[in-house]
Amino acid sequence: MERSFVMVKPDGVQRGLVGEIVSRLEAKGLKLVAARFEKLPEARVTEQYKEHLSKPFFPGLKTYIMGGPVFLMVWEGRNVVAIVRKVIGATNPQEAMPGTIRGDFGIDIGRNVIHASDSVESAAREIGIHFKADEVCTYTRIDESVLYEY
Ligand code: IDP
Ligand code: MG
Repeated sequence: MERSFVMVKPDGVQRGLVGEIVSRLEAKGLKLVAARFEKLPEARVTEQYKEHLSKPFFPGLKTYIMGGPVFLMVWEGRNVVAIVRKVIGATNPQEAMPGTIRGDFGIDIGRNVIHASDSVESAAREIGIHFKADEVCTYTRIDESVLYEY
């Protein structure tokens, strides 16, 4: 089953959106398989966002992500990576559709509440940055037999 790495960013934590975000992903039918609440060290922030190292917004992004605790999660489900990207919405909250997390809860691109992996490959990489293999749980959710058609 596919997995995605999802993180409520410091602004989402400060604004009390952790529960709302977990609720939306749970209600969609996705399965929470790992979670941790912590302040990220610089090395893991740099590793997480290494594709953006040379971008002009990188220093501000690093300060933002290290500015407070974040809620790290791994979610599992059929096609979960693409589904979560749709649920969170466009990177810029002003362009994100209403009904998406960024569309409903954010305004500035540099304060967009949530991160989610953009491909199956980056999901595997990002999960590996933040979680050990034995921190990701394997279990069956009781509704799986009705959630999926096959
Ligand atoms: P994504 O989070 O939707 O995958 P990316 O392009 O990978 O978007 O950018 C990573 C993060 O960097 C964004 O979520 C946002 O926090 C920040 N970011 C991206 N572009 C800008 C910008 O132009 N100004 C400020 N922050 C930005
Ligand atoms: Mg990205």
